[in-house]
Amino acid sequence: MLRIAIQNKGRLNEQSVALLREIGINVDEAKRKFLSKASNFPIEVLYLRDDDIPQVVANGTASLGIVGLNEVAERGFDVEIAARLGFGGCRISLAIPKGEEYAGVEYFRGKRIATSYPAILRRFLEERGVEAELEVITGSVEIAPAAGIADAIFDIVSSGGTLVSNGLKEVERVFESEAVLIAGRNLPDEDRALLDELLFRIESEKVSRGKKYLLMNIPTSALDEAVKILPAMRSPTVMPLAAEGWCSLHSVVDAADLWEKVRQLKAIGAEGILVLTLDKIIP
Ligand code: PRT
Ligand code: ZN
Repeated sequence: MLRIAIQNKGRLNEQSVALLREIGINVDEAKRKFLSKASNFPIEVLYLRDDDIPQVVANGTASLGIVGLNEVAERGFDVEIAARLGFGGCRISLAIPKGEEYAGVEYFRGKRIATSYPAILRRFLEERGVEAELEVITGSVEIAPAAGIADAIFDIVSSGGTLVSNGLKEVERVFESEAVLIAGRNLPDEDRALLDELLFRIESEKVSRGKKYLLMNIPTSALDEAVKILPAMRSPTVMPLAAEGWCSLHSVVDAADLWEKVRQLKAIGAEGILVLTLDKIIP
C-alpha cells in the first residue's frame, strides 16, 4: 500500500486532490479524515501541513508527497523529485522598498532581510559572498520593512500584487518553484512499481491538459494546407466523406492556439468545425 502526503488545506490542496482524481484515484472527500484510503488503487492519502511533507517522505512515514519545490529546497531532506506537476507555480524573490535604488546583490550587504526561507536565502547570499542579517519570521513577511523589522524581504511572489500593495519592488528572482511529486529514496519494489504507474498517468494528464480535439470537413484539395496548420502527435487523421471532393479531418490542438487555428482553417475552406473537450491522451 502506497501512502501519499498532500496538503490538508491551503493553496496546493485543491489541485493535489484534483490531480489524484484526474489520474483515476477515488478518494472520498466527503469522508475525508487525517488518512483516507482510495477505493480503486492501493494508495492512502495523508493530509498534512505542507511544512511537514518533505520530512514524512524522507523518513518513510509516507512513500510519496505533493508539495512546493520551495519547501523541499528549504527543508533539505533527501527525497527524490519524481515529477514536476505544472501547478502552484511561484518564485521566491528578494524585494526592497520601491523608492530605493538597486544596482545588484551588493545592495544586501549588512542589510536585515525578513524571510520564511532562510536556508535558500543563505545559500544564495553565500554563493555571491554577501553577508546579511536574516530575520526569520513565519507569516506576513511583506509587512516587515514598513514595520521596521527589516530592510528587505525574501518571499514567495506569484502575481506580484502583494509586493506592490506593500510598497515593495522585486529585485532578484532567486528560486523558481512549482508543485512536485516527491518520493522516498528507498521505496520497496512493489511501491516503486505503483509509483511508475502513477507517473505514467501523471504524464498523460500533463500532456492532455489544455488540449482540445478538433474535427471538421475540408475540401480534399485543401488537405495539404490543413495538415500544415495542424501538426498533430504524428499527423492528423483523415477520413473520406460520402460527398465527392471532401474529407473529415481530426486533430488535437492547444486550447491557447484554438481560435487562431480555426481562423486559418476556415480561410482554406473548412466547414462544420467541432471542438471537443479532450479527456486523456495516452502517450
Ligand atoms: O498551512 P500550511 O503550512 O500547509 O500552508 P502554508 O500557509 O505554508 O502554504 P500555502 O498554502 O500558502 O502555500 C503552499 C504552497 O503554494 C507554497 O509553498 C508554494 O509552493 C505555493 N504557492 C504558489 C504560493 C503562492 N503561489 C503564493 N502566492 N505560496 C504562497 N503565496 C503567497 C506568498 O506568501 C505571498 O504572501 O501569496 C503572496 C504573494 O502572492 P502575489 O500573487 O500577490 O504575488
Ligand atoms: Zn506551510
